[in-house]
Amino acid sequence: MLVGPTGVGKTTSIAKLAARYSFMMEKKYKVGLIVLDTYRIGAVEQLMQYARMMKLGIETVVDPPEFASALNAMRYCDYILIDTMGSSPYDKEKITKIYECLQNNTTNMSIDTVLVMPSSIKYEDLKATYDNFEPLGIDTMMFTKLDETRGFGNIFSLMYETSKPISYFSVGQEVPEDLVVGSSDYLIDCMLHGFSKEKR
Ligand SMILES: Nc1nc2c(ncn2[C@@H]2O[C@H](COP(=O)(O)OP(=O)(O)O)[C@@H](O)[C@H]2O)c(=O)[nH]1
Ligand SMILES: [Mg+2]
Repeated sequence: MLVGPTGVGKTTSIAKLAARYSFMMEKKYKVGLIVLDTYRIGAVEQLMQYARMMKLGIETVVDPPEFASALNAMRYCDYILIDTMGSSPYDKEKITKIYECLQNNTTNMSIDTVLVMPSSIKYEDLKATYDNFEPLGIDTMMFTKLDETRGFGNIFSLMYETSKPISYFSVGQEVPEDLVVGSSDYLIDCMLHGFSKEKR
């Protein structure tokens, strides 16, 4: 499940991950998509297009109690990718809705929560975002928009402060290619030699 502020690249990243697992790896996994649209803002449209293109099943959850049935409907999948509507890190109510969905997970599936944040914001804002989403139980962090900054100390500092691993980096807008699996080598390379989509 990808959570995080609005406009950071969650939906784009879900599409990249869906492509990665369903046809870019040696083994082709069955991938399903779920969108939490608990504010009925039509968040589903953007992902629906990707789902159509990649021929993937998609479920929308409007009320938190529907979450378990959406998960059960995707039981045949190897990977279920869950998109959430963005919320300002200070909008406690929207974060609570996501929390309620997690609470309504009566299945035996455990959800991996990935906090998605842009690398182009300063450390203080990253930390405030982290603190506000932390009640959801953050398993890993994902940083997006590495192509939009030239400094990576903020990412390093947050990782050091929180001891949470980084699962992925998003390095551009192109779906599916602009996704890099998180590694300390890649981050250190960016810090020492500057950003590059490929590791030198
Ligand atoms: N430059 C750049 N733009 C990105 C990246 N990831 C996403 N975007 C763009 O950011 C905008 C918002 O992305 P979206 O996935 O809708 O964000 P969401 O609100 O978190 O779901 C879109 O225009 C994306 O193309 C990235 O790594 N680099
Ligand atoms: Mg979105």
